[in-house]
Amino acid sequence: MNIIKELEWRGLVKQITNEERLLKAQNDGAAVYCGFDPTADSLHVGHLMMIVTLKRFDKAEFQAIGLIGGGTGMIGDPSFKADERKLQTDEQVKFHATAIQNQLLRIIPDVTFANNADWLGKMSLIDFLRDVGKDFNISYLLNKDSIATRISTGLSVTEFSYTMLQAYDFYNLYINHNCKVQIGGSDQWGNITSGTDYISTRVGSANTEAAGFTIPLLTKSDGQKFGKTESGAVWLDSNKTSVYDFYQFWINQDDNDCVKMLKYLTFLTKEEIDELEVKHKEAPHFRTMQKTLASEITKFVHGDQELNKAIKLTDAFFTGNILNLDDDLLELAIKSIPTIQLEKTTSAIDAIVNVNAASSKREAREFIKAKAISFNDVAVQDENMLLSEIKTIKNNKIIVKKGKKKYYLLEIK
Ligand code: 485
Repeated sequence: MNIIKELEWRGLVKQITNEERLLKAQNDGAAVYCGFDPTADSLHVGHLMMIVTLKRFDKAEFQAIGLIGGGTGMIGDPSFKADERKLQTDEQVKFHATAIQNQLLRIIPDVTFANNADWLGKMSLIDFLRDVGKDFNISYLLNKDSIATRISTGLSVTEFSYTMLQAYDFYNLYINHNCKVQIGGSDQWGNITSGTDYISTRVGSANTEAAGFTIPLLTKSDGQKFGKTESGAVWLDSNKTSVYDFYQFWINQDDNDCVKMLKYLTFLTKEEIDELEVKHKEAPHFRTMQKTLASEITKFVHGDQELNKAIKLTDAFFTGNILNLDDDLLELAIKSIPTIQLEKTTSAIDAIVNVNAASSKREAREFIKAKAISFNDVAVQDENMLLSEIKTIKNNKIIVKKGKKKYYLLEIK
């Protein structure tokens, strides 16, 4: 399989420095790397594009290397960032680096890891200025978009030098690990070409086999930024974004974005995606594309078992059968519903308004009359009943259900 053709039909080619070298690297079974800076204790769905792409290279007979930026994370990449960033402490960087490496290891166990703290941390300033800085012309650096866009707003020498560290990484992996290709998101083009140019200077332009490749940014048809929800970033760590919420994030994608996301983020073939598109057009309300997208990605990130739980939970919310769930799933369900704390002396009608199941007492009364509201699956009949009179579940909790599938959660103080 020709890696460029595979990436092309998926719409994943933004820029390539040199197609011939990329294909030669594939033929030779050379290594490819993608770097991740430890800026948080988890990666998020924005990183997923590159994780999946790295896996694609791995499947296409490259040796995949995940580089953890234990050294570069001490500096901070200025590429297309509006402002200079606050330095992280040594402890923060180490903690984040371990967390991210463990996460990647779980999702793509076949990759080899490297940490640039191992070489950047040992390099002396004099060596850096002699061996790296000497090969970078100031005007060359100032011409990079990723740097130029920051000149007027301010850029320290620290962040200005970042691209040379990333260039040295590529050179180091090229020399010591037969790594011929660096890949990244389109914002990394400047840093990646710093690397290919530096390698070319060091080994001679006639000899270099280094190539760089970037993928496009994932944009949504409604113009909103991909990967952000009202509650913030969608994380790959299930303690930060529950597997249910993660699954729902994909289920809720717009029809217009699904084909693109299936191509970018799953390993389904062109035929399989074409077929899904046809099926979807026949019966859009089944949301076949969203369900496939959500299943494929949740399986890739969290595994089969967690995916099954997310599907069961989704079904339970849809059919209104939460209280019949097994204990661990019920726990998960409870975690997924926004909670409000109330005193046990609160009346049923006040609780209904407080939890936002009704906009006024008058509306709450109508709902009660229509038997449309239940507390732990028992229809509320008396508006003056106190919360203390209701049989709670799971440590003083009451699941409030309105109609067939609208849920709220009360916790009695
Ligand atoms: O040798 C390297 C050292 C560090 C890096 C890459 C190579 C990290 C890189 N400078 C960076 O900042 N990457 C971002 C990150 O770590 O969050 C994102 C990119 C995105 C995609 C993703 O990493 O913004 O385009 O490449 C994997």
